[in-house]
Amino acid sequence: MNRIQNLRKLMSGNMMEGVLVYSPENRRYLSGFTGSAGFLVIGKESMDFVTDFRYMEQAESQCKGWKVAIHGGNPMEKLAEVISKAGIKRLGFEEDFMTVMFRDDLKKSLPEIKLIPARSIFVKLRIKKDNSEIENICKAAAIADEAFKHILGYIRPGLSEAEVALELEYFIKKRGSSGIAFETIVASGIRSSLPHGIASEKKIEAMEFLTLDFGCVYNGYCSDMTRTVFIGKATRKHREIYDTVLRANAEVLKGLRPGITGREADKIARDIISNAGYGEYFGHGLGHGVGIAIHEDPKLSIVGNIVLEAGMVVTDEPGIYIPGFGGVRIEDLVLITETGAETISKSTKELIEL
Ligand SMILES: [Mn+2]
Repeated sequence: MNRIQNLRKLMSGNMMEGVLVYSPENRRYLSGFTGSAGFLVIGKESMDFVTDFRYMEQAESQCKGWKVAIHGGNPMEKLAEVISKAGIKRLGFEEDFMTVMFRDDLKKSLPEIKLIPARSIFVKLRIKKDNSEIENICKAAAIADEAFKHILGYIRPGLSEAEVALELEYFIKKRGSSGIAFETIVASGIRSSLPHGIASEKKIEAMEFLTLDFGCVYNGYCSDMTRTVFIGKATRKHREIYDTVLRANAEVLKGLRPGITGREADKIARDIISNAGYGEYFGHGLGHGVGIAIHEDPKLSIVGNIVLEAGMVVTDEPGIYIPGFGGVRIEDLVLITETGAETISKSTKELIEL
């Protein structure tokens, strides 16, 4: 109920009489509903949940305090009814989620309504995690740590990246992860220079980097971690690249604290990698927030304007990617604390040679 109170405060500060929510992340955050379809209409005093027949029973049991209404296949009709009944004229909406088609329909059904972008409100609500959210994220990350240990004993030349990904996913689900937080990245050899190299049929070979980037989900909360290992004995060049990325990752961990912006955090890593001569090979941002969504605010990148605060959970994931050679990324999940930062990912970052 606290979350609804916080939302209502932000609503009134933004001249809204209500909000319409149906992105899975915001819907779950505000109502606890884990299903795949449902609309929240939150007014100054009302809390309506509109869904369809499939979710009638589930909504009744998960959404305590909500007035559940079932639409018979035409959600717009029911929504218009609920919004009018709540007396909402100035309605906040998720401009990063609602389609143009849906907005047009809404305008047609409720011509007098004034739609107000509300994305920034939901960012504010979700950006700092409470203790139960942090516990869930830590639990997801702990499963990932176990999985990393497990997969080290499984990886060998001759296996395909897809086989490694499958074993990893099987293991994390067996340990209680409800799913994968995103498509598992297993990128070996020259494919390791693809920052988002989804596991392919390529076979793992000796004398190459292997990057594993994967996430677990626990009670709806994601984890995110990347480790890069070497198959065989690393050459000086491989080690130099690895050590540069590791140094960037470690310096960011020392620098992360409340009061700095995402851009400043990004710069710590970028300066180290640039000074080592690899600046052009670090083309993505340093990190991102993690919660119900795998990518959320705050962004740790050149566009990271948000000032970090205790309770935010972010990633620290510098990388160097050299086309035709390979790449390294090392990613930790990190909790911003009152005095600095604490890593949630516990897996070793020493270069592992398999
Ligand atoms: Mn990430």
